[in-house]
Amino acid sequence: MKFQNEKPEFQQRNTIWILILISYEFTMLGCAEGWTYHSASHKMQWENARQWCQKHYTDMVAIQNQKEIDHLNKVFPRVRGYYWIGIRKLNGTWIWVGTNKTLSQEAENWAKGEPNDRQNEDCVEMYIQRETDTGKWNDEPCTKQKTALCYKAQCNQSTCSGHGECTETINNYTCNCEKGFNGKHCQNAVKCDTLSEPDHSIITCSDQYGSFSYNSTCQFHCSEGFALNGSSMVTCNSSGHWTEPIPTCTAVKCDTLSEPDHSIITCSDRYGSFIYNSTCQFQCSEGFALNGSSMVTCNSSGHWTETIPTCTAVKCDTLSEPDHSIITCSDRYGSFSYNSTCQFRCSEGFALNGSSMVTCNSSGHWTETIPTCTGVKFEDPSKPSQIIINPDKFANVSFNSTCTSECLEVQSDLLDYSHLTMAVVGASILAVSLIIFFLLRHHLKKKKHLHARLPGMEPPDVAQSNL
Ligand SMILES: [Ca+2]
Repeated sequence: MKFQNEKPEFQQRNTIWILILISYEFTMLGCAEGWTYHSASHKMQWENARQWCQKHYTDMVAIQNQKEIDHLNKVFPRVRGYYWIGIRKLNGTWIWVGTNKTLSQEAENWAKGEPNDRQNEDCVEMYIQRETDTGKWNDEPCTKQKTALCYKAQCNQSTCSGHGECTETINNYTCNCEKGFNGKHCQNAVKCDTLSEPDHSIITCSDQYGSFSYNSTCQFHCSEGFALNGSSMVTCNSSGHWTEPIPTCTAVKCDTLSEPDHSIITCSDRYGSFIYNSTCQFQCSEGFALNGSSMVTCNSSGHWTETIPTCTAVKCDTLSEPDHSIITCSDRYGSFSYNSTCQFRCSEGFALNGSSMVTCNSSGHWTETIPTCTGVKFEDPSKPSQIIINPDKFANVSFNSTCTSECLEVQSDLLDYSHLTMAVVGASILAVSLIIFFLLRHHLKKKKHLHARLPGMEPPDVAQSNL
């Protein structure tokens, strides 16, 4: 039973030992990143040790400075026979095998009394964890069996993502990133602000290292009817800023419209006053007519689609002065136009037929029929005292007309009036004669009676007395 109990214990110890060995070789000194150091778990001649290092890591350790020596001396355990390092004598000169450079005097780190070169000691071991001269070097024959001490460089072409310079340090490395990149491995391109498409614009970007990142180039195009304000192309620079201010697209502008006289403009603006797609309608005031299109639209080139119309006063028929008349007009908006008022006056001897005043209305018509002037009286040249008024009959006879036979014929009709006049005159003369006769007779009678009463006076004449 005891034996059986001991077996698992033995197996456990063995397993732990194997684990230790594995960890010793690969992970004890290995760091996740950087210039790391590794040793083999078995001993080899120098040449084999180097090959082993080159196979599993980068190369045999090349001591660069005291800090590195201290690090190795601190980290690795003491092993029998110590460790091979990457220095070898070739043609009498100590050479760093990794770089093929000669070991400088300043870099020498020999233990006391070394290199003594007792038996073709052309290879170098490093004392690690030794009581004396720890960390120092000793020349040894290359055929001796020692532990390989290797290093692994972390820097390679992809370490800094191809955008930085890799610098090895103990257990670490540093990427010095190129402009426009950041991150431990220079894996991130510098970012610029994300661009969102401004209204009425289209952005087309060309990205070298990701959206809106270093060296991204974006071009802006405006929609139809919109114009670009600013640079049409921006690039993300290495500082994470766009090289130009982000442009904007604004609607193309047409000329500002002012209301023409006697008109009203009504505009429908989608993007603002008098800009692309604005539509304006023109309406004239009463009495005015539109000349041109009643509607104009601002096109994508910034021009109105039609010529801006005008409103002009409605016209009435032109008036010419009728015969024997004088027209006096008062025009507000132009000759014989809306609201023009004309007054008619007839020449001497003529009378107006119709309204003396007409006005041009908003429909372009005169408010009244245009009047006429006609002759209304004339005198018979042979009978100046006779005045004839009969417009109907003498429609064609006017002032200053010359009388013709027709006139005379007409006069014959007027004889009735002259005969009547003559009769009245005759009657008047007869009446006056009678009055005188009676007055004379009365006077004679009175004289006769006076003589009869006074003797000596002759009696009046018998003939006279018969009167
Ligand atoms: Ca020696």
